Amino acid sequence: MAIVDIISKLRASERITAAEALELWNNAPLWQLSEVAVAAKRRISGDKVYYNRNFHLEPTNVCQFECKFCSYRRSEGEEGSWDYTMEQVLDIVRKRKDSGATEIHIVGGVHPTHDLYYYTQMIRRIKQIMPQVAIKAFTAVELNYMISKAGLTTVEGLQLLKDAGMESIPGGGAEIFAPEIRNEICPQKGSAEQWLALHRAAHKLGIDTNATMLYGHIESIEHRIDHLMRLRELQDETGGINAFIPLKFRSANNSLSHLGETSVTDDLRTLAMSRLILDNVAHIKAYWVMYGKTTTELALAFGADDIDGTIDDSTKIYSMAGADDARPTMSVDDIVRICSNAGFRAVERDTHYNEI
Ligand code: V47
Ligand code: SF4
Repeated sequence: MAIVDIISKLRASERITAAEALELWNNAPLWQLSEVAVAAKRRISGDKVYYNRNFHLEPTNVCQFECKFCSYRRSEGEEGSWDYTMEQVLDIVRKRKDSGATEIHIVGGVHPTHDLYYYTQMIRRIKQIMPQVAIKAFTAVELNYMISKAGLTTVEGLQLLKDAGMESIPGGGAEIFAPEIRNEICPQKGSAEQWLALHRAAHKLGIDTNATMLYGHIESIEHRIDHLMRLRELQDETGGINAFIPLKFRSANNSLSHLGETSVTDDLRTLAMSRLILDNVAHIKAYWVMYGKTTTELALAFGADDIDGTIDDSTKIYSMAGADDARPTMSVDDIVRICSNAGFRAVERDTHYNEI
């Protein structure tokens, strides 16, 4: 189909096929993707761009997997590794108790000995310190590992975590679903089907989740489209995905450093195409820690309607992989300014996208 006809379909809010997506991705001018993606965003969230007050908790970077793109993981005892005690974790929370944060995002390495019961206890003790805070915790990969190690079914494991206070699951671990890429960049992580099954089970238990895609390494545009199509299918089935976050591969200090990084125009096309393909996912997040603040402003002209949160210098995943901001922190004033510079209105949300 000609580009002009695909654009007409999008203007009429019709769903596009994988072949149509490929045609647009490869050949549509950037300005046109911007226009249709922002129109699609405006149909969902008008002139709003969402943010929240959050911080990250990364209890350990000790990980027994060795994903090739990862700059963050260390082996036990290796220089640069950390593995906080429960008290150290709780101290981090105590220090931010009065910060106004409404969400704590907890992720870390796939640790060989910390188990499901350790993490349910961690969530319970955090909630004693900050009872109102929403816990968004653990990638599907960490969850699959801790739940199967405990000898439980996915539903049983998720139910225990939910009972402890886990309200939501972040989008990590999805990487690229196609097996030929997944087996190359993160062979230990489990299959796409396992990632999708964990999210499907969470949705059925009323735990909402995010979804991500790690792009800009050895995958092709066809792989990115396949990834987005699989997410669209899951969302048709369950409706449980809150937000999609395209994650740009950052190349410092990992085994794929030789690949370099994608261009800003590739980032913007990827955002716009995500908005257009995922017609059933309400929110597309431009994760400012990964893009840097300048590109985040631009991202809002390509269909993103969320820029994550204040973060408050609490994540190391991206700074260790070469992101511009070594100590990622953004004030609410910065967020409001970025949104209004791009012609939108910043709106504070909670984890479930209720406006505050
Ligand atoms: O799965 C690791 C990615 C993810 C690199 O749900 C890298 O709101 C780029 O999922 N370059 C974990 N990416 C982080 C994550 C996330 C981030 C922000 C918001 C949310 C959310 C989720 O980080 C991993 C992997 O895809 N990652 N190393 C790297 N060198
Ligand atoms: Fe471990 Fe996650 Fe890094 Fe993979 S991306 S090596 S699972 S910390």
